[in-house]
Amino acid sequence: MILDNINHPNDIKNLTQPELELLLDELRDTVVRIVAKTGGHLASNLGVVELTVALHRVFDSPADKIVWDVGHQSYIHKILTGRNPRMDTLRQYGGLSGFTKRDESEHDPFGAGHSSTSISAAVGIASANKLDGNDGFTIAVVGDGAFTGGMIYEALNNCSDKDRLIIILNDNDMSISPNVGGMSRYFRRFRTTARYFRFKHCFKRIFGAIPLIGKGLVGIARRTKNGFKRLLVTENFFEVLGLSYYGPLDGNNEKHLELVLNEAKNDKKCSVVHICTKKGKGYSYAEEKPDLYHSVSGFDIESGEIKNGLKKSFSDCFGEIITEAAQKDKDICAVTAAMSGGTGLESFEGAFPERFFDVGIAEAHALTFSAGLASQGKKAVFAVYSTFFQRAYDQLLHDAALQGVPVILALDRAGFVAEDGATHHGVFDVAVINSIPDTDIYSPESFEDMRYAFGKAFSGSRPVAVRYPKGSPEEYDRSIFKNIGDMCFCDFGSYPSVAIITYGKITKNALLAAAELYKSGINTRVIKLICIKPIDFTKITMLAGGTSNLYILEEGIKTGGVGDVIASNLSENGFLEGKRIRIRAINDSFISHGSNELLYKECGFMPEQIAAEITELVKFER
Ligand SMILES: Cc1ncc(C[n+]2csc(CCOP(=O)(O)OP(=O)(O)O)c2C)c(N)n1
Repeated sequence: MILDNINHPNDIKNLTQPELELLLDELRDTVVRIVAKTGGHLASNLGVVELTVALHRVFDSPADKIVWDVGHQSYIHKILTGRNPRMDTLRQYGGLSGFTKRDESEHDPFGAGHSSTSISAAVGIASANKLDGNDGFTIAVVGDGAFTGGMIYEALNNCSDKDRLIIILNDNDMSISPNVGGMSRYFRRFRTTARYFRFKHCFKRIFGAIPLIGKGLVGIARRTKNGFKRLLVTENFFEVLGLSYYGPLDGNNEKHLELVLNEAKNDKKCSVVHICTKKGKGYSYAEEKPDLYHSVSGFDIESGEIKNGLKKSFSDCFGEIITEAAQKDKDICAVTAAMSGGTGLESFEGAFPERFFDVGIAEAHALTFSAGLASQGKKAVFAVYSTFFQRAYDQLLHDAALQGVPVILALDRAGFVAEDGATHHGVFDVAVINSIPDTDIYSPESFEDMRYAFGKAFSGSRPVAVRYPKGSPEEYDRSIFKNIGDMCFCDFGSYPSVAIITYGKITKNALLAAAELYKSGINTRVIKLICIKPIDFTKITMLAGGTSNLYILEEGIKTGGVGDVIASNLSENGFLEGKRIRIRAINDSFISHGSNELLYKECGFMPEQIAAEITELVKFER
């Protein structure tokens, strides 16, 4: 295999044309083989095989810096930059990340996971280069989906005076699902007008007539470049901003890409190279259904069958709840930032298209847009992954809470999300929202709790976040709980000496630990919170009053979390005198990727670890 001899991008620079063709095939096969096993982003990677090869042939990484937006399409880049031998570890604990990561390789100058950051980072890198007298190039690769995110425009507005900065607009007409909005329609015009085809034809004629790619061809392209551009559109958005524009061109044609990238390299201005690629290219199932194969949990290569959990998920349940509620209440609206499928909104979208709003990958806008709806009496539900909600902190604070408008947040993927890793874990939302006055948080861990929480949210008069985990509820007998409104509890033995307070998916581990402790003679009361803000301290003091040890278990960042809030409140009120308290949460660190079980282990969240810690805690009194 050609790939066996590729350890550095320099190794592909001198390949012959037939060798290059082989390499492209091998790269596609490798990505399909790896992702089928490890899960991950498939379609986006298949679309950028030619682009990645062309980038590494034209530029000199790591001296030239390639910044991948989101980083989900960087698998080919990883393979070509010395990480091929470790590709089998992709997304596994201790293995390669599914995104670009700075400490993984010198070829990843900037890490990502969240969308639309690449141009800002690239402008910063290019500016630093200029200050240092470094003549390296900076290249941002950004999809048309990511182009719906506001930071892109803030960055574009800031790069007209930058040279040696190249922006590749990788336009496949898809975000995760088909792309939305005015900018997307604008790009579509480029691809579909007769002018584009004339350009393509013209391009073909020139390349067809000249057998060898060489200096002469580059010269021709340079001389005719302005002519190409004028053929395309009368007024080009990027040119209006003071940037050079190249394209659109076939981004799955490696030869053409090299030619135009060399052109952009010689340009004295910051340039935008607009390429059109086919998402999923080369694997028929992914080509046909790029949305389905955007991110997969593993699949059978022959049949294309994706390994999906068959159990009903929290996202499914949310979809049911909001669709049922909307049938009765015409004010209910659903808002998504390009995540309709992932958040379970597809049935709502089908049933109430006029009340469904996909605003693109624009979480900050989505929140203020929802606040606008809510200010006019609509019940706006913004369904968003916990991690992406982080983008909209000030919008929740300033545009919803401070305005007193009852926006509802459906925060999906709360807690660890396993293989997607540090950029995607939903472990900050509680601490973030805890700092915002007049805003409530519910953290259901069962469908029943979820219905209860949304019932409260729909009838409330201030912002409410309902946060719930990825996947399905843990299986265990919930009838052991005695419910007292926003919280419930159960005892393992009489006169418990320890109260474990917890919430969310990790509740099951608290119960398993309590069962283990009971066997070793330590009686425990487990208190499960459903509403975690505001916390009902009257009930907490009543339920935990008889115990001399308090243990708070939280699948979230410790600082500013529920444990922090409970500890400071109880201590200020003198409740903790003579008691011991321990908070087991994520202690001021980013947690990487891997199975949730391994991540739980790393954080001390496994039942046996909890039981051992509690045994240690109660030692004094025994
Ligand atoms: C802030 C944020 N919101 C949502 C996502 C989820 N997400 C990952 S990739 C993607 C679509 C990106 O589309 P595009 O940039 O066109 O890249 P493509 O996959 O089509 O190549 C989305 C919405 C994210 N990564 N970051």
